[in-house]
Amino acid sequence: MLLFVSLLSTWLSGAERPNILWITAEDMSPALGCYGDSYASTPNIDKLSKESIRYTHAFATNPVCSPSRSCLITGVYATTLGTQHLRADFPIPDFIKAWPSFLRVAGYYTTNNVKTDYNTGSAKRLIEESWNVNSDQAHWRNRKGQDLKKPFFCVFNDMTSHQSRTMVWPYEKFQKEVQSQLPAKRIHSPVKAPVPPYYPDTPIVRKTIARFYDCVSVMDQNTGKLLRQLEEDGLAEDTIVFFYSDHGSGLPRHKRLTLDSGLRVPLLIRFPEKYKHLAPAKAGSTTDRLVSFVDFPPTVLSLLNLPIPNYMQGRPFLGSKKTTPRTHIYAARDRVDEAYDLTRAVRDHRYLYVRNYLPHISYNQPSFYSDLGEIRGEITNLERNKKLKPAQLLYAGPTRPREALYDTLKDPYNQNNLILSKESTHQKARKLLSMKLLSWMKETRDQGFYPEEYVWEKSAQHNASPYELARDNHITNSSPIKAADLVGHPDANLDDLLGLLGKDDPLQQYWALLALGGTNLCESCYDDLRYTMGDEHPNYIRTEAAKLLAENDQPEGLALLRKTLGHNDPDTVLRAARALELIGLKARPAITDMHIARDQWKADKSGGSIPMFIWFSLEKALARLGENVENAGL
Ligand SMILES: [Ca+2]
Repeated sequence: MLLFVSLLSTWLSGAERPNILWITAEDMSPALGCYGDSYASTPNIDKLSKESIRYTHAFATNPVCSPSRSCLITGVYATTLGTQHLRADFPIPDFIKAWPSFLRVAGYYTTNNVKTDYNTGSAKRLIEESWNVNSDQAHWRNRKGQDLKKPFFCVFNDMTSHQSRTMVWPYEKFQKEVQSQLPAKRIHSPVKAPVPPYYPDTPIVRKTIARFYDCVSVMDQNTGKLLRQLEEDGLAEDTIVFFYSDHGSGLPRHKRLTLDSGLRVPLLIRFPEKYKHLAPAKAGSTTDRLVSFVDFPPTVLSLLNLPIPNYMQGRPFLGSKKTTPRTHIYAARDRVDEAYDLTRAVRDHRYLYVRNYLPHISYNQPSFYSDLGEIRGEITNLERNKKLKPAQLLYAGPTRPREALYDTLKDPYNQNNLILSKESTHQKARKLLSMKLLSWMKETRDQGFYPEEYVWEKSAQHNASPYELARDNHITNSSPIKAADLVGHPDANLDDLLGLLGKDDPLQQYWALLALGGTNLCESCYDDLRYTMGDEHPNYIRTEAAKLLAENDQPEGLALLRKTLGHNDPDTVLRAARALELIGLKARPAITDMHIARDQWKADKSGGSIPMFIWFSLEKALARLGENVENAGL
């Protein structure tokens, strides 16, 4: 009898496995009625929230799409995989699988509709192993034959609240393709738009905020439609539903920043009656448990009682292998398109600690794609005309803090930097969080501190992915992190930085050059830079040295940048193009070279991710020099 019961329970658990439905919204902070946003009009998601557990402390690992999705599909931090830049083509090792493949092997029917954006040269493998169907037709309704008997895992990614719709497309296109789906009475009034203190209160800003919320309302309608389909098909009782977004809103100071506005996301999980024993609390309740995207893959495996591979870095927050809650979440921002950057963050329930490794570069650095949105031009122009208030300058000012500490309870907008506060609780938080962050970067073998060109070179030399290079110590970790600490360091003096240029270590030279970028150079520095620009050094070193010389009106610098534009390696050209863009009017003698390179890379059909960013950068640079460039996005 006992044996029978045991067999029966095995059979039942095999036969009655829940379906999993993932609804992923794009680019959206918790701008939803159920998260207390009274300007939002989101009745479908608000209803879902009443039937779900609502997570108040869910965070993306990266504040932009592709690194974030790279982590979501593997359960490994993008900074560990070497996929932290948007976008990049580094491979990941074969033993790291896209985790939906484990569900597929366990008998699930899996679909993705339709964005992947896994951000790796191994994307094709990840897609093939993950999905029975990956297309805009992918749907549980399109199962046939034997697949109808299988439980499903279906992902629907809704583009409606993506930055393209909320701020980049021409307004008329947004009206035609998005706003027209709302009845007139649901269209948001700019007059009533809530303007957070970090934005100037202008008609363009209000219009963009209203537009963003219109997109969210249409996304809500789409979500409602999917949930109704589940009901109509009699599947709601068999399906656990996740609703979340892939990072913060696609508006200035949200997406791309490792502040709460870029990292905090909504997360609702609905457990039907049949599976309520798997829920951490009653339907309609909230939890403040800290959860990160890196936890999502092991959590679904744990819910379905499937093994969790050792290489996954997250902590399951549901199911048979649920762990104690994490105490901190971690996040990273690196190059996005043509905008180089390196920012890391750690957050507990209360404090957010942010480390900007390039503090002399504005949060609002030029970006071709984002600058297509008129709200960006508005903020940039007001900053240039000195019309912004202090609260708006954290984002739009020319520099940003090297370190920042925010008390998110008292300061939900992360505006009051407590890093110099004498209060002991603040000092303790700073010490603990900065230590936590450093340990995390070391333990997870953060790849962000190596120039991409360096990683490609090592990858070819050892025939290994960045993940393997770091694991096998072909690249080490603490040395570039230490070197990067020099940028903006109050004790880093010019002589020490120049001394590092003479070291036979490209990583020390690289970070010393970036550190010199934030200082006032003197004539006596130029010889050291000329030495570093010599052709015995790697191109990324030579380009960074040339940029500093060009900025300081030394003609050899500009000459080398012009020459480098003609290189055939896209990463090398992108670095030179961005250098020319950032030196602004001083790039004028390079106009002809810039046109040639822009035309060449715009016509490139090699399929890599970098060529587009080269012409993005060169078009912006040329337009700033007064050249007539079509689609310059200014
Ligand atoms: Ca996104």
